[in-house]
Amino acid sequence: MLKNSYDTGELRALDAAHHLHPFTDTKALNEMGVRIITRADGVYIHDSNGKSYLDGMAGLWCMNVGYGRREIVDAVAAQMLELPFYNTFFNTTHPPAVRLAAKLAEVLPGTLNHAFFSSGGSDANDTNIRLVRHYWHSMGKPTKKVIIARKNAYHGSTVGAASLGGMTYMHEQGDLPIPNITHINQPFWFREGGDMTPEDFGLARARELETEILRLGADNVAAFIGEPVQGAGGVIIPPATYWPEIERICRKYDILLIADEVITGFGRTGNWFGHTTFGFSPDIVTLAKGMSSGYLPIGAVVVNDRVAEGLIEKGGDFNHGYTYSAHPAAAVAALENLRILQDERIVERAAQETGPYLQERWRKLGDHPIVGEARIVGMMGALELTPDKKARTRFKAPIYTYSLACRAASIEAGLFMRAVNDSMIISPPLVISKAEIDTLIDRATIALDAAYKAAREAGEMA
Ligand code: PXG
Repeated sequence: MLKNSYDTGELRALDAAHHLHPFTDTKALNEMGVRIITRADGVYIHDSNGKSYLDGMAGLWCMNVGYGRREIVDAVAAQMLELPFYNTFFNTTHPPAVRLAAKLAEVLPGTLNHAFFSSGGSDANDTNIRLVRHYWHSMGKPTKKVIIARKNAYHGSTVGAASLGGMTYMHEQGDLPIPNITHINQPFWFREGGDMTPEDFGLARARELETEILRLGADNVAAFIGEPVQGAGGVIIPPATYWPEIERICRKYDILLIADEVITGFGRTGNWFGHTTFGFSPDIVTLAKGMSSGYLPIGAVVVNDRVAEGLIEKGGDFNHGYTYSAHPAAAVAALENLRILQDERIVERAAQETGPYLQERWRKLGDHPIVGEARIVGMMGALELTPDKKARTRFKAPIYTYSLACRAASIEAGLFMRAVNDSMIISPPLVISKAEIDTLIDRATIALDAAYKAAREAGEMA
């Protein structure tokens, strides 16, 4: 194939004329000209002008096994010839659905043994809203309806999932949240911890859950949902005290605990699942992204034996489902992805070999003058940009001024990093090598230097 066989100008014009992008100011994008990614291999993506970038975001937090896995493509092609689609309604199943449900039960800890399939994370979280309310209704507690979530959480973009999320700029569009969802504060020590130690702050933020349960009345609360590590919110790694305390409070008041593992699942935090890393046992997990490494869209809600027993023994019909629940081709992509993760010991190697190397090099970026905190768990990390490391202050310029400058310089240097508020975030494919980590760090350093230069020229820093 020719290295650059695409007409960038033509594709840009057609995109501007016909394509509405997600989370995008389309007018601004069209003026700037969209970037067109045409192919990818390993940890690299390539654009229509022939420029290559190290993909520091694993696509969109999903490409765990790396690009260009022929095994997945071959498995999907074979499945599509055999049975490209059939549904799982009306007393029917198919082999990929069965095998994937069983495989998820095998790789998930504890009694998380029962899967309900979706096409992604948002619709899986919508399933959660209906499933937990249906569960409590079936258990004779129909008043248990409220789901407590957190500010600055991201659980997806459908009406239900965006309501669970704590992004106010999303709530402002479309009259969200829907009723019976409330939000408590997040465990974001760097920006909100004040003078507290991270440990005390973690406990204090967890105890806001208890305050909220008491305010609502435990008889009215169905569940608490949280990402083990907030991803889209800026890789917010909670203090070690946070999750065990959340779990204790959920148990005390008989509130179901939902871990949204859409980003943290399948090796991202150094274990197969984020809740293992943070030492708690959810009743329900939400899965997507790394479940198929993004090769095809698929997600799931997996519930433990206790919840399943209530649903199965007492629930009767669950009046809910998607045409593409357990789509056979997507299920096979997930199965082959999980086989690769297991056979190549990708999660274990990332946890023991490449992860520690990335963590060491990432934390050293904390010495850079513009970085106030370099935090990382497993292979997801953030750099907090600040003009004053000690006081952890904000810049005078609006949020995003220097992070977007940093992001632009990063892309110019050949690294895809994301900017979230004033932090830079990475979540590379789990197969990234040590040499590729060196490249990532070199390019991130160039980007930080550019942001620092911009901040100094603006008189924000010495
Ligand atoms: N839960 C979590 C924790 C997520 O990160 C979803 C649910 C929704 O999944 P779907 O497959 O419906 O997108 C996500 C998705 C970002 C960004 O800006 C993050 C996501 C999606 C889009 C953008 O970091 N995460």
